[in-house]
Amino acid sequence: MHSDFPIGVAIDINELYSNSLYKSIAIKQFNSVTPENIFKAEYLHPEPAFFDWTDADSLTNFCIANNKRLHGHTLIWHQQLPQWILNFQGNSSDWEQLIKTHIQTIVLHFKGKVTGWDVVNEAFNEDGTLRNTIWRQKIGAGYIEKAFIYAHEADPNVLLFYNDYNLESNPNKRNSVIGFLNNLRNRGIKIDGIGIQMHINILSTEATQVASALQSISNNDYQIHLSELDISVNPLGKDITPSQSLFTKQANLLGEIVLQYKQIPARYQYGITFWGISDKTSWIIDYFNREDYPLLYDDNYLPKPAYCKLKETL
Ligand code: 9MR
Repeated sequence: MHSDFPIGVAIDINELYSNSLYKSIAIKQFNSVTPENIFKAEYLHPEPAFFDWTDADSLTNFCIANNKRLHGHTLIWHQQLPQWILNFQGNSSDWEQLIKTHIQTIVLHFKGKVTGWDVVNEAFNEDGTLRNTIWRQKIGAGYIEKAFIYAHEADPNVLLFYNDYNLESNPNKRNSVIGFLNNLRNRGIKIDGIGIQMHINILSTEATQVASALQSISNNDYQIHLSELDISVNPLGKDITPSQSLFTKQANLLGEIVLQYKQIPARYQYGITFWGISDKTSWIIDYFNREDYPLLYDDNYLPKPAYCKLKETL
């Protein structure tokens, strides 16, 4: 797919290993890769003194062999943590040491191979306050700036992102995030961009909201990654029939969003990443236990109207 900025996909490593159709679409249609799960703490850092690079290295080699940009997801999150972290006993400086070792071992391992990292993921509540995660409880609100500082020390060239959801639809949350990050920047901490996850849907998402988000974030001089895009056609979890009209709505919303993204200055366009290839393996189906069709390819890996719209809009 030709575009002026990277078009990425979240890769499920098991599909990549076992499904040749999946692999060929990943190679042919996308030029940036985000690991959907295997760079998270529970996979990479299962024991205090042991990092498991097996799957991560094979995905990295896949990216090198096929000339894909690799985006790291994610260093500090409150989910998908290994038991040893959940059970860790220590004072705040022990916890700081824990995140320092965690972040720097991982960032160093991928130095020169990963272009950008989601350093901190989902640290804010919907009302704009800081989420009371395990990290905040153990280290205090300063864990966020420390995470950025540690990542930067390990690789001064890698791009550093804050990543969260509903930043397009909730201006309160977005403004809190921007204000918080600006404050860190004013104190000399390097933050390059913001990931707007974009788990959106055809009922409540308006392209104009997305336009405001793109504008306010780029006006504050952050690169923007639409980092986990999928478009639910059944957000209310009803009994639905997948129809042409639903897929056309989905395609049109995607088209409008891509048009908006094309309008921001090129230096802010880190890229648009889809959170999977086929509807069949989208996280939405399992997580919400509902029928849905949020991605570019159907259950048989055939391109949907959204795919055609993307291609014609880019
Ligand atoms: O897609 C991921 C799914 O396979 C995992 O089970 C889930 C665990 O919470 O995480 C999903 O990815 C999430 C991403 O890492 C952060 N933003 C929300 C995504 C969807 O839940």
